[in-house]
Amino acid sequence: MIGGSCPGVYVWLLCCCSCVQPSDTADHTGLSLYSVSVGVKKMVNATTVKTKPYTDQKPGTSGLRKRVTVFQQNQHYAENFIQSIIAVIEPDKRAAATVVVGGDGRFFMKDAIQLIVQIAAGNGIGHLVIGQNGIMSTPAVSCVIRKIKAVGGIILTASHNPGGPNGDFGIKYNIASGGPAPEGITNKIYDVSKSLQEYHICPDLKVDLSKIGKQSFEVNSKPFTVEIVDSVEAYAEMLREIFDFAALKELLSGAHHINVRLDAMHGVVGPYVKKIVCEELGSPADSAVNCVPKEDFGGHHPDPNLTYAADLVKAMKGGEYDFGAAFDGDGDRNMVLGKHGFFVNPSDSVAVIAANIKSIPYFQKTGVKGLARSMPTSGALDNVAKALNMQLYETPTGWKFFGNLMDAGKLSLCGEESFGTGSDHIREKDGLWAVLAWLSILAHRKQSVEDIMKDHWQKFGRNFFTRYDYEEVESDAANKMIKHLETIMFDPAFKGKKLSSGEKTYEVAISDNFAYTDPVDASVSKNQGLRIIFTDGSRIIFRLSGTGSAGATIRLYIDSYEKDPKKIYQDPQVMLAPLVDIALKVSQLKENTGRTAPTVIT
Ligand code: G16
Repeated sequence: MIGGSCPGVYVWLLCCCSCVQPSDTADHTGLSLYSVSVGVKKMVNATTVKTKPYTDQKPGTSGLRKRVTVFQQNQHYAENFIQSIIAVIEPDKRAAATVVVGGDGRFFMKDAIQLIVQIAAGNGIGHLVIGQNGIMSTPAVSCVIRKIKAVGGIILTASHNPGGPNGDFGIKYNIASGGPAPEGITNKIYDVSKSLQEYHICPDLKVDLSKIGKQSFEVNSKPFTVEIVDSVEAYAEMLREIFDFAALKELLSGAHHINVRLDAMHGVVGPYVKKIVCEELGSPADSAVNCVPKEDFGGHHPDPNLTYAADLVKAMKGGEYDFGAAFDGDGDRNMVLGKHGFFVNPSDSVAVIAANIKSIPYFQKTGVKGLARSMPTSGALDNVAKALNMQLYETPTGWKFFGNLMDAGKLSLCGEESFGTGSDHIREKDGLWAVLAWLSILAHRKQSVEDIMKDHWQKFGRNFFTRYDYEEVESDAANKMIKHLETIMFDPAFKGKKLSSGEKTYEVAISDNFAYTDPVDASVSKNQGLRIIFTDGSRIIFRLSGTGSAGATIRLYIDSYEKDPKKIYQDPQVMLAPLVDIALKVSQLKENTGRTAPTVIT
């Protein structure tokens, strides 16, 4: 029976075009799905379960990230956090609310989704939209939230952290704009979690995540629907509006096509790359590798950097490919490489996109409202902003800080040193978008990645940048090092001090802990990273990562500008060695933590 309903039995057609209308339009999502689903409306009851609060559910840079075992083995741990998230949705808005749910396919994701379904239903949420088999990249969740005007979304990911039974898991809440919840909301979630005494759940409610279409329930006499949607289509539709697909198709499969290699690292982006880059833009099927999402990412770190994407680096060094890219677990990060493995630093990547922004049709339509980077990201973007007379914002680390600027119409393009690049098309960084942005520039300029980068440095000068990560340092040792640094840096005598390594001497101009006042809502975020800024503009920055799951990760960032054309092609590690040496001496990192070398160098 199509186009109608009978008591207890519902049939739906889901479609966004005008030729076929859904039979039940009240909560129609508008997504591009062409499926019919038949379901019997099931009656289920909600119940209240007593629990005890946890004190460690403070969301970090991007959601709550812990070892899988923490979520699995502590009684009600996941349930408590999910209940705390749903608590921030106003009770009187819940029945009409739609919440989007998706994740990166990692171990424990499907269990967590069933819990979200049960707890959402138990709390009176009216409607959930979930990616098929639970799969939905972080940018795609952001896209879908915006497209269907959901109240928010819950993303199951620990991003670039490893997965599997002994790996990491994460739960993140995004708001109606499609962006990560700002601190005001994550603090509320944390407050609720600290005093939670009970949660509401429908323990008998189970959904089939594999079947596209609607599943309908009645919870304590109120309707509750779960809509399983194609994970890729809505996102692909958005990209078609942003980029010139005909030009990209010519670049990837025309008479003079380039060869690309895209490594999905067994994360969520595999199906997106296959559908969009291979099937639609015509890149050969074998140009995309590791495209099947795996619960443990094949045993690897799904982290697109030179250390963890070593296979891609090796493949690129062979010279067979003109362009290479890797993505992280949830598809929001990207790393771009040129022929022979030429590395594009993420801080440079966003600067190049900014300088070539008119290669992307979306920006021709919207104009460029402003540019932004996180504080530790190099100043490469600042140089472009200055030359092109564009407004530049410097925010703390965390994509959520860009959202307010975008919503206020102040920001079009932004990027972070942590392999994140994106624009105001959504409110998350977007790995595949960044790759198509680069391919658009290649199509437009008809030059290699390396030539484009070198031209850029010639024109704007070069910000040499490196980041040292010391992962899983004992928390007490990391805090001791930070305390030590603060004592030195906040001593008034530190300003004006000359610090030397070999023949290089730098004079301290500013030493502080970065604080940010949001230009839109005037909210203040303090303690966002210790900065030593020298009189020549070079910077040493220390901060503790907010995305690790065990111990502490110390990040050391170095940024130094060079405009002498004779020096701009040098090896960043050679150029920055004196500043690294000074940073290690000032912080006494080795003495405080026992670490003699970083885990990862970017
Ligand atoms: C998250 C945030 C990014 C941030 C990154 C690293 O990314 O969205 O804005 O730069 O963490 O943060 P930290 O230096 O605190 O580890 P993702 O990809 O992990 O969600």
